[in-house]
Amino acid sequence: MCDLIHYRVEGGLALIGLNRAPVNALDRSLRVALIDACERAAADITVGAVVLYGAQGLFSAGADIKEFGTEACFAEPNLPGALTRLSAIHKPLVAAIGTLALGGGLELALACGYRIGAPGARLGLSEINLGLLPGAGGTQRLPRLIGAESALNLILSGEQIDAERARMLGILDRIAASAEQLLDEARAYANELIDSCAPARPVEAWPKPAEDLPDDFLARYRVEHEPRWKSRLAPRLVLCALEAACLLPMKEGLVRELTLFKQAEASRQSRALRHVFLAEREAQRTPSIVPADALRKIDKVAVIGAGTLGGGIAMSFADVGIPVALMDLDGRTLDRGLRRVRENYQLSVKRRKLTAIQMQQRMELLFGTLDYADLFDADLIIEAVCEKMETKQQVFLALEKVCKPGAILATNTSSLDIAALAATISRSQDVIGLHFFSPANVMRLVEIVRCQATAPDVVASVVDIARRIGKLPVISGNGAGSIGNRMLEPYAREAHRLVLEGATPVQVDAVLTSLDLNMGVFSMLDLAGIDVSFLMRDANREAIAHDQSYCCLSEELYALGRYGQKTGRGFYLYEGRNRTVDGEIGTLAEQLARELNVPRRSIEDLEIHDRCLFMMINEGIQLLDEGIAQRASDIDLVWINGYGFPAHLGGPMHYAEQLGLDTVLSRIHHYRHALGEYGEMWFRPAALLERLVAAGKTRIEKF
Ligand code: T1G
Repeated sequence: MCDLIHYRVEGGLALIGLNRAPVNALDRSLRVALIDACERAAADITVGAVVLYGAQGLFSAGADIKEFGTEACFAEPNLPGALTRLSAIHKPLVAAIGTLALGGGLELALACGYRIGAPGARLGLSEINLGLLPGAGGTQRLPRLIGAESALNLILSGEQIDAERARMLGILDRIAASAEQLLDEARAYANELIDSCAPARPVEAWPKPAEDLPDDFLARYRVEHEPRWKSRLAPRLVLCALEAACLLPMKEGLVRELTLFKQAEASRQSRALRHVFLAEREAQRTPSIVPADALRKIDKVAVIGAGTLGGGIAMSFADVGIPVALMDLDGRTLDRGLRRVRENYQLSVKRRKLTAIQMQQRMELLFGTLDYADLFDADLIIEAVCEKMETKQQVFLALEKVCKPGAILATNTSSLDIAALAATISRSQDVIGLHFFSPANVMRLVEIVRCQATAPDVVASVVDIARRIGKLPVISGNGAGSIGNRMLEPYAREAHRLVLEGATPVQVDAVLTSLDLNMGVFSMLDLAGIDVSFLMRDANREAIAHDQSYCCLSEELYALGRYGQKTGRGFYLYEGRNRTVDGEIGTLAEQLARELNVPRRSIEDLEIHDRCLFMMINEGIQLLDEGIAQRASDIDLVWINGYGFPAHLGGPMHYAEQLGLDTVLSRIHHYRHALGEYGEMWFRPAALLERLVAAGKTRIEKF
């Protein structure tokens, strides 16, 4: 037997261990070995039952994601076929689930008649996160086991559930006393089954789930949930598969499921989500980083600035048990900041996301102070004061006097030159950018901005701490706006210019949300604050001085004190979070267009799509060429996790690759000519884009 499978027969039991590191992904080689082992046990008259387990503790993370899009994915024996052969074995198969059974891994367990799990096991059909649906029987076997509604919710959420919930649902028959005792208890369970002459109990024999459902259940489910699915394909295919489970015999249901699965696997959306999955793993691989034992210890953190962002950052650390000092020079701001943190936690308790004890524990980790001296023993200090260079320099000068040697000094700036800030003090090797996104205790993304002077162990230590607080760290070089905000500038510039030329904020935002972006650019600017984007522009005035029309609408709103949601008026009018059209924006745009001699005309949706997205994409390719971003997939992660770009489009770089780099380039050239002087000013293709297209390249990579 090959080393992918551990096989031994002891006391009438065949013990079959999956052994394909790191996660027993069920690629073709493991599928072949698994079937061989199970059918060998089936044929062995000395074997009364079979126990399947993960040789390294982890049961299986499912189908091999790297096989998707290749022939190997459906090569015989494909996974659904393999599991049907297993479920046909006339001996009890017991699945012993150690740490994890996800996707095809859980489907493998469902193809067994019996399941026992370790107390810490996590189970789930997570295919939806990859734009897929369970394709190896999950949509047919799970509903028969736990009922259609529970199965539907589990498959559509893609969530991982714990062992206790899995037992309550009926997925697990038993939970072992401990992970260490799992295999022994699985063997005992198998022996009980032999002693009681228990049948194989394949789920196939269980009744169709439809019996307990009102006839119009699935139809009503679709109506209720479809709006939230936006243009996502996979949830709709899941519903079709569940319909088959309710209406068709198992054999036909499996055929229907495989057809739907192939449709999902071939879809652009799934390709995009698989790209995102691998991109997240790739982002974890940061070259030239120091070994784990050379990381700087971070057990105590301080946050300077008790505003909304500062409070959210502090919560991110308290949430994982790290003590945090929240400091502000103004007593009322500090009180307000601490109160806002407490209110946020109270809301989580009210929503049962947190217990009152957990809230108390977190609040006890938070310590408010008005005195820099109290930060003497902090390992990491994050400055989150207003976006003004002078203010931030004063903070760093004060920190230099009190912070211990080796403490990491981070700035949360979203637009300023961090090297210039670091040059204010004598320990620039300890200075780094740690750019959180609001609300910082919720948003997953952290841009880690390293400067030439930043010490490698500082970069490695903040990447590590970002992961410890559950964030997705993406490394960026130092430049105005790093990755995300730098690309936001041309995106917002074009949106503004289009309104000047005749479009409306509603039209522009509708084009962007029709792509499933969480929100349009004008709604986003109103949420983030017209004053915040004004300060960012202010920090780089010389770069935009040659264009009078540059975001002039926002400049006007700023001058009128209309900062968006926080002032009840910006590009839209706001009653609380309720947004309505502000007719005055059109008048303002006409007036500014007249003053700036900008001709007005009706604007097509395609032009809005192209100008906003292609200028943002062009900037992304430019900053990749400059080395600000290490890889195109990092840029995708920034926009998906920081700016609400839909993951099922794969991020702006992947989206450009799907559209075709030659198409993106030719459209940029088109507008360069069509928009006259303005086009000449801004629609300059990135050199890397031109090189890639000239070389016939279809992927965005350094070249
Ligand atoms: N296939 C191939 N490689 C995988 C993999 C998989 N399913 N899961 C993980 N890896 C690799 C990953 O790329 C990384 O590799 C290493 O394992 C460690 O992963 C027919 C269609 C399991 C919870 O959705 O959620 O079954 O970067 O860094 O944080 O119905 O990985 O080191 O080279 O993420 O501890 C459904 C996906 C597949 C599970 C571990 N399965 N994986 O997290 O480590 S579709 C999933 C995860 C399917 C069937 C269908 C996580 C994890 P490298 P890691 P981790």
